[in-house]
Amino acid sequence: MKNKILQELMDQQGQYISGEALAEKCKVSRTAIWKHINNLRKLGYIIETANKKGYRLLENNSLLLPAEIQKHLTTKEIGKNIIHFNSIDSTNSYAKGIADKTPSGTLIISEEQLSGRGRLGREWESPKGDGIWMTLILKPKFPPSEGGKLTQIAAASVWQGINKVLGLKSLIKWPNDIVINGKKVCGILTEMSAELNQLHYLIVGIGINVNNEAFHNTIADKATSLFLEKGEKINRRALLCEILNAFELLYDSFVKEGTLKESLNICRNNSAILGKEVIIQQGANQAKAKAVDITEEGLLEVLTEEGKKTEILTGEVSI
Ligand code: BT5
Repeated sequence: MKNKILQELMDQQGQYISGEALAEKCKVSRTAIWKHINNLRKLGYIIETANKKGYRLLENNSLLLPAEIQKHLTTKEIGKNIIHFNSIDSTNSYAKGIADKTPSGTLIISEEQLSGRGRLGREWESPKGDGIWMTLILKPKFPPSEGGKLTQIAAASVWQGINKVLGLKSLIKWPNDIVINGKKVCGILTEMSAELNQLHYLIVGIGINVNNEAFHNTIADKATSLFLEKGEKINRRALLCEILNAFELLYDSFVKEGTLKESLNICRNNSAILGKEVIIQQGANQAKAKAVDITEEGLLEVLTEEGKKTEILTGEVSI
């Protein structure tokens, strides 16, 4: 019911609708309307009331509310179902808990994360209202071996969003970072649930520092935000919608054609590491190599110091 009322309010495009008209359209009492309006307000929607005129919904640019995002999406699957939190431990952890009973394309988004996670249980700093902290639940009919490729699709769509909305050229640092001026502005964490030959679901977590003005001491020298790089505050909603729209196009072509081609083009042409000497850390092992290419499988091809070409599945790459 609350969604029906929200839809009716949105259809008025900022004009008032009387309580009576709303009650009639939604086939509930005026008292019920009043209760649902109060619940919507608690979720962050700004709804004005005026004597004799009724209710009207104002735009809320400060929160990433589902209805505001969906107005600007051109997608068929991605973001058709959005769950928004003011605060949560981790959008990836929450997504895992509901993935089995949620449609593919569901987006979890939170204004802050209290225990945001990076790879290998590392912390991800996610302060309130400053960033885009989100997770997509996807259920493609792939074997589990394909799962890691989603990180490249996510990286390519974030790159496109930043490029289109801000006109900033970021670089993609394989496997899961977006950097600007050598500092990390976005990290991606892809997780999955699968049996040997059957993928149940994929969880693609994306964290983007958008309007952060500063970072914790421990990461201050290696993290940056779009605000710090661009020198002006960024509309998070516009950026988010652009990324989701781009994601669906890249994801769709991957699902339908089975190739990563378009995403790889973006990842290769805007790579922070290809053609460079890098240090690769895998567990306790560290090795120098030259980053040569990203393969069709989304792996990093390197030339070792011994002159051998080899492919890397994952790891920590530094320049
Ligand atoms: C990542 O891990 O880069 C993946 C980050 C994924 C975060 C998203 S937010 C939404 C979703 N829900 C979650 O709980 N997570 C996902 P990794 O490559 O392991 O990098 C982690 C390292 O980045 C940390 O050890 C810090 O050094 C650094 N770091 C932490 N917070 C950062 C931030 N906000 N910006 C830049 N660097 C950060």
